[in-house]
Amino acid sequence: MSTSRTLASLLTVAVLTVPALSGCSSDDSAKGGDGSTTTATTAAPGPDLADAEWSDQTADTAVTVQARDNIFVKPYIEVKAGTTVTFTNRGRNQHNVLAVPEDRFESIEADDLEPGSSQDVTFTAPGDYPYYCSLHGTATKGMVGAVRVVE
Ligand SMILES: [Cu+2]
Repeated sequence: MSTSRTLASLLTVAVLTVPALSGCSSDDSAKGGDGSTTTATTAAPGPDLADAEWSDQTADTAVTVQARDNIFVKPYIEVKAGTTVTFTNRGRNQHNVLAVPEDRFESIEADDLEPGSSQDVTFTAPGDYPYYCSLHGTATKGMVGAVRVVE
């Protein structure tokens, strides 16, 4: 009980911190037919991290995630706080790296990640940082990944 309560308030905070940036916050995704709250169905805003196979890169000071056509390699990495992760486009197509939620970290737009180029993101605070490529996936599936930052 208290767990879901905490989750709910966390979600509320998350929602409140993303005000009318895009103006689409009233997205009517609720489908529950009984009129109850649909908090549970929206609890995970990103890929299902419970099933992810994490690659332990906590011993590395330089970590690279490759964007290929059309997956991230390695998609789920665990790094130490303060690690700079280099996202590099090794595919022939454009890819982007969009944070979930969008203010979780600074997203990389496709124009800044042309084939052959790279962008660095430094992760300082412990936590999970899901992301996806909107050209080849959605926030929850397709070309998705996450960085797990540990102390
Ligand atoms: Cu892509």
